Amino acid sequence: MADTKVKAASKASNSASKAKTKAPQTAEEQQVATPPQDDAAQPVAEQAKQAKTASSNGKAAKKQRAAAEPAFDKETYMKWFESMMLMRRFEEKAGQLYGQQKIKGFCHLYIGQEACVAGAVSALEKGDKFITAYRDHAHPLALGTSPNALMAELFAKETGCSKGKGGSMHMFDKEVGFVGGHGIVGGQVPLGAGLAFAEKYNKTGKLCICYMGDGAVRQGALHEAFNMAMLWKLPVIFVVENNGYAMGTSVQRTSNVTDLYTIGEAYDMPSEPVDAMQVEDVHNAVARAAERARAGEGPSFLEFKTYRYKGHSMSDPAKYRTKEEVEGYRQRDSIENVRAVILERQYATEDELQAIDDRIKAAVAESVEFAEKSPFPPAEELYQDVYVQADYPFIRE
Ligand SMILES: Cc1ncc(C[n+]2csc(CCOP(=O)(O)OP(=O)(O)O)c2C)c(N)n1
Ligand SMILES: [Mg+2]
Repeated sequence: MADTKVKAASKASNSASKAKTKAPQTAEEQQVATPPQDDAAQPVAEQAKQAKTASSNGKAAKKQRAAAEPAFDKETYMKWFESMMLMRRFEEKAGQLYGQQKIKGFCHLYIGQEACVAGAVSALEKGDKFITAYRDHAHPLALGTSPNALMAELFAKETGCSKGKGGSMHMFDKEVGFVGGHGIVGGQVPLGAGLAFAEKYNKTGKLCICYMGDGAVRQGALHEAFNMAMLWKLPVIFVVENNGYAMGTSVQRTSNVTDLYTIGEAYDMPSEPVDAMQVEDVHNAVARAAERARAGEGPSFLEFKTYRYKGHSMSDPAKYRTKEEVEGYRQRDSIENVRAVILERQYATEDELQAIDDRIKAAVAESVEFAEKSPFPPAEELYQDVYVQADYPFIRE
């Protein structure tokens, strides 16, 4: 095993709400809505137990943190607060609009997982690449894509960041280093390795952070990508956002190995679990991995132990988990953790935080107006952006 292998002790458990939504329509929605019988039985008790532990672990961790020296400054905490509030308010609004059928197709919300992105953005540099699956609204928001362009994309309007042709699952914004938005589970893993290859080839000093869900680690392509990334020491940070479920199926039902970070060890890849309800922990782990990547030491694999408060997609009634389980995680909410530190250290007052929240809500409201007023793409757009341009591959001069 590599010397740099990190084996942290944290064993934050994972698991998941009740979304009242319309009846399932597509095959994916039906699969979510009707989990196999034993799905409802076995994991629920287990997950509730885990959520309870998670909640008490959270209290202990908070105490410990309060006793520790402040590791991050006011500016960082205020940025985290603002960035995570924007993700949450934007998605709360997207959820409402989906209910009103203003937004159509699929829509997977990130609510609960915000720290996974905020902590990584603060630890990385401009020019680093971000790639993820279809739960992809938060990443570009945190990187600086305007809420207008993201909301317009959700509305399938031509002013959207993917010209209205991608929708919720295919956000894309090259300017901020966000390389999608991918609907094929695990498909972005080899793409992430490829992006890192390009950075290395072009000697940019930049890296790629490649997010995936716990369901994606069972894809064969992950193992091929891990092997090549290690062999070529590519500057890539692989992240599994272990939110406990792939659609309605718990990790416990699909994997003998539930500490997913250990999968990286088979490749001698420095791998560690991270309590991703704590944005500080996310930042620190990503910063360590980035340092290795920029030093030419190659990839890392981080297991972000996190949780989605909402169902898999907007059509998921989430019957496979209990209210208690969801509540256990809400008690450890990453935004509330940051708010508590800000107030405790008097970085801002309640009123000042409320003013930030009001400003964010106004920006989100404006994005809805922008999206509503924007036109749909013209029919000719169907034939645009179908093939890449002739000078592919892009990494050559
Ligand atoms: C190759 C492939 N198989 C199946 C699906 C259907 N599908 C969509 S999302 C999903 C679950 C993935 O869960 P996970 O990777 O844990 O991500 P999360 O939704 O929890 O963020 C599945 C099976 C797909 N999109 N692609
Ligand atoms: Mg998952």
